[in-house]
Amino acid sequence: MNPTRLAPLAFALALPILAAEPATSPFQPTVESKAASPGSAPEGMVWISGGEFSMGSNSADDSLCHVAGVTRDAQPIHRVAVDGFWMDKTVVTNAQFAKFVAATGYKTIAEIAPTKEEFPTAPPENLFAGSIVFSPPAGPVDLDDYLEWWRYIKGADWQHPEGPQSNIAGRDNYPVVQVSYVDAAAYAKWAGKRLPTEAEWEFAARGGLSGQTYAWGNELKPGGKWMANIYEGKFPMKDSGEDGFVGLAPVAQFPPNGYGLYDMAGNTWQWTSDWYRPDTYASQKTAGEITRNPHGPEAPFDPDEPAEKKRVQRGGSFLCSDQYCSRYMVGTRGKGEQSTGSNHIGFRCVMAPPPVDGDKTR
Ligand SMILES: [Ca+2]
Repeated sequence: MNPTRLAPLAFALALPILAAEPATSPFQPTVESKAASPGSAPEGMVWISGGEFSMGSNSADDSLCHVAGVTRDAQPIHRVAVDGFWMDKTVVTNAQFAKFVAATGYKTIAEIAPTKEEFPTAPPENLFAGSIVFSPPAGPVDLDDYLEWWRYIKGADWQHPEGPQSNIAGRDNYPVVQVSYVDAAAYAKWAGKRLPTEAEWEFAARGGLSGQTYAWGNELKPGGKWMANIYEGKFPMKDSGEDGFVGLAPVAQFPPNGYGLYDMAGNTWQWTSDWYRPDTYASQKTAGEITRNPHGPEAPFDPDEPAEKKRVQRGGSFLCSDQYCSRYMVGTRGKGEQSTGSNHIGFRCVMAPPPVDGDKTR
């Protein structure tokens, strides 16, 4: 096991108790831009017109590390405006990533053994190529210790997402996983796209709604129907698969949101281009009435792991449940060290139209 690569998996622990809910909702209606798509959408993408929206979460029933009511890093709710962009309807699939690798010979970080220079304190026997795989324990474990269900597996990579004995045969339409932020950004650049900012991601995920708990509304299962691939049963030992899937699902198995985007909750976490800081929203709130096209802080800082360079992840995954990490709630945030992948992290891309003259904000 490589502890250096396992360390970024930590979620925030021992967060303070939330302040009381404000009497009135801090959410204001989403005001969509009337800007039409500047052209036909690229294949597999949908036009997101952009506009103004209220960003963040104050969900009282959110949980993180089985601590109820923790959305501190997604507060305060603040007003943000984003310009229009195209977004992939689904996360990037194995078939799409395979085309990138075939065209470029790209090697993901998980396929390259880390060096002593990169990790001077790691034992030499731990410096092997691999990645992090969800490994459910046989019995109940302490939910404060994520090492109980994550293992650094030699030979785990995007073509062997659960380890060297696994493969992606027959999984062309599954999300590519075991990709770090660095790998995702490399794919995006090759595809002539980029990763979304966190604000673009959330505007798109809300699908025109405002202040709703989920990308589709306020009910987890409207009409008794599952809307995302998350985790049921007893985390982390037994995934009962009530939503139809134990573990990862192919893309687009649930209804799209209001903008025609699939899987903006659950299945895989999605990388965004923003550095992570827990106080990003507080900074934006004080910077002005409306924050336009935010790109996140200038540098990452997670007080729980200050040495790690973390990017914001959004959407939650097939491992998220109300017992441990309900980050499939649309306004909530995740984080991950940028060179680290796992078998529940993927990504989707966006493409912005060419900037108009004088616009240097994009
Ligand atoms: Ca599931």
